[in-house]
Amino acid sequence: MVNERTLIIVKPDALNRDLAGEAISRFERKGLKIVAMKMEHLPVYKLKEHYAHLAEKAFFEELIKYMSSIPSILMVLEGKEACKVARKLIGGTYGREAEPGTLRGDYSVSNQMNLVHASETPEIAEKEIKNFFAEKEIFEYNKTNFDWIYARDSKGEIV
Ligand code: IDP
Ligand code: MG
Repeated sequence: MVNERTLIIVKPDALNRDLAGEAISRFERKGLKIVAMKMEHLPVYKLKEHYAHLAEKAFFEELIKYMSSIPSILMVLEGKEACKVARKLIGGTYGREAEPGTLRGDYSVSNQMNLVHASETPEIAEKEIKNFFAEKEIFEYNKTNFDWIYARDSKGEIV
């Protein structure tokens, strides 16, 4: 199965710091397939839903203000273990602690302004994608380089 999906948000600080292309490019070059992409000034009610698990945190209001300050770029990416792969590419939550080589590790020094969101698990991804995308905004298409991105083992499984 290579059709696991993850939601990526290229956050307002990435746009403001001219890092949107860098972020998108890293996911793309890794081999994740872009199946949806749009720019949206995220409304507060959608962000409150997206970050509902953090509603009790002291930083919640500031987080919502930051995320609703200017537009973001949203993507749905597809791939084998897409959530795990994308989380590894973005790095840990806090910029100063995130591993160098990751997006946050290379470009963020903040606990809040950490450039990119990526879904934690496939179950969470499904809910997050529904919050921001209509199914008709998500594309199904064949990429001609598929056989150079994944191999197959002797049983025909994608490896
Ligand atoms: P994640 O984005 O790495 O999954 P979460 O714990 O789910 O991290 O937090 C969501 C977002 O909330 C973070 O990406 C960051 O922007 C913000 N955030 C998390 N912890 C803090 C904090 O201690 N202070 C300020 N903002 C925070
Ligand atoms: Mg999270």
